[in-house]
Amino acid sequence: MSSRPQTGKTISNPVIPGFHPDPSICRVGEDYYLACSSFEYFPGVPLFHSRDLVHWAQIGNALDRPAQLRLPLGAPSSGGIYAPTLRHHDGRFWLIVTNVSGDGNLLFTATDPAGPWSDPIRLTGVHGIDPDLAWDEDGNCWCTVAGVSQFRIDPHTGETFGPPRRLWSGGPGAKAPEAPHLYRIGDYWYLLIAEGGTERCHGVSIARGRTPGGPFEPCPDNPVLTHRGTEHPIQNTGHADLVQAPDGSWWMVLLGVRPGGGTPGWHVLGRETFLVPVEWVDGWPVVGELSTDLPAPPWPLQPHTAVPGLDDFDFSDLAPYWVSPRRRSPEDCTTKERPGRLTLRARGGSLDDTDVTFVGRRQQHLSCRARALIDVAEGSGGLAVRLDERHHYDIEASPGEVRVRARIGPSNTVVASRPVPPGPVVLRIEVTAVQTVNDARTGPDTVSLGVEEPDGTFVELTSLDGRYLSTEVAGGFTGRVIGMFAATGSVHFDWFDYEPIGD
Ligand code: 6LW
Repeated sequence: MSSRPQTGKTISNPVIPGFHPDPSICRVGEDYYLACSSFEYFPGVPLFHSRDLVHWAQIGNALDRPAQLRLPLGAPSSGGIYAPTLRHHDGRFWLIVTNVSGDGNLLFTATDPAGPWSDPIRLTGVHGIDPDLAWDEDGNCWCTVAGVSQFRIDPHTGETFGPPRRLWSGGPGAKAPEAPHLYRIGDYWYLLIAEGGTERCHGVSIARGRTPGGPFEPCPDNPVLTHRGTEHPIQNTGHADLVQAPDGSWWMVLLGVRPGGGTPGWHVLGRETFLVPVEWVDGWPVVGELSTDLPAPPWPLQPHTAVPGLDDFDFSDLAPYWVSPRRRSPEDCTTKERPGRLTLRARGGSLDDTDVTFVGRRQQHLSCRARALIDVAEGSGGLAVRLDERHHYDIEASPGEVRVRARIGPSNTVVASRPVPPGPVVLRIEVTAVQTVNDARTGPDTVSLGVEEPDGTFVELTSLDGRYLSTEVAGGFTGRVIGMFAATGSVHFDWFDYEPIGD
């Protein structure tokens, strides 16, 4: 494609690996900000900052107070917070999301995207997921939702004016027109949408019109991006947002998945955020080739200091990448009880329940290792790889014993156990992506669970097929989260270490 300067270097895509779907991006001067969906997890809506579109650092979570993220304890996994739109307008940041488990469409504002974000403004008259925000030259604020329809709103009060109007809804026969984003670019208003559903048929299409309400003329080359029906290693590509760099070039962020193993291919990290360049030809965007090894943008790259994989819980506030299903209370999860340690107190539920004391981080690499030093003198708990309540593998320690439990759909089985000496124990989980697909039934990876000897030797209790912790098996919209839990009493974690293996 075209005249874009090439540096000969490549960057690795996804730019934000792990369960970070539905990216929405905006730029203010030299700074880019990006928000993702978070579903049942608290805190919600992770926010990232970058100066080069390639390296992203998490600067917080927009919804980090219970009043902003009201999730009933029974809220299903893959419920909760869907599809943000992040914009900068009139000197502030605006974030709009849907809480499908209760409060509907909600708008938040902040002067600093790292927070604090306001309490929610409820948009009780706006029905539909994936809300977008755009302002026209007359100062009208338009909220466009999946379907696709559009409401005029007062973003300060949440008031809706008049009935919604129906807009262009994608190609004939394509299901799930969603993820609308509306932009004023040159003489046109562009309406970008996803269609085909968030699975293998996902794609991105666009139309343009002279007003924010259309009429819209579809791009003759729709879909402008899809990997449906291909062997491409990045699948399910869609749900995109556009941004212009200071040099005038255009870029798209989108979600995609990396399936592994044989047939049908299982993706285990959830939907991840990818970057791809965009050129404009005859007033339409032409999306460049999306790959895991993308030609680097022409500007100097600005790597952030890598996020340390080791957390020794020396700070009283948990780093922003730690998340918990539905809620986290200072009584059940604290670094203040024993400074330098994370104390988790069981709430009565197990990982099979919607109310459990679990603190985890997204699995962000196809192969990785997680380790933690746990003291179980006052209870029992351990490490788990969690997709949802019905799909998780755990290694649980209690005084004198460790056991591995596999929850797969309706079955919950202790698959291995072993005595251990009294005192703190290092638990370890290793995820190894399959490199060679021996036959069509080969799974995507293996998950090995065990303990570490004082000399660092890994004593594996068992190794399990990772396909059962994939979206193709479990369903839903999330990805794996690896973390610590309390099963009974109180447990204390001295440190937790996560490291990629290989990639
Ligand atoms: C989201 C919809 C989608 O609201 O999946 O991929 C839904 N796109 O736009 C959940 O993320």
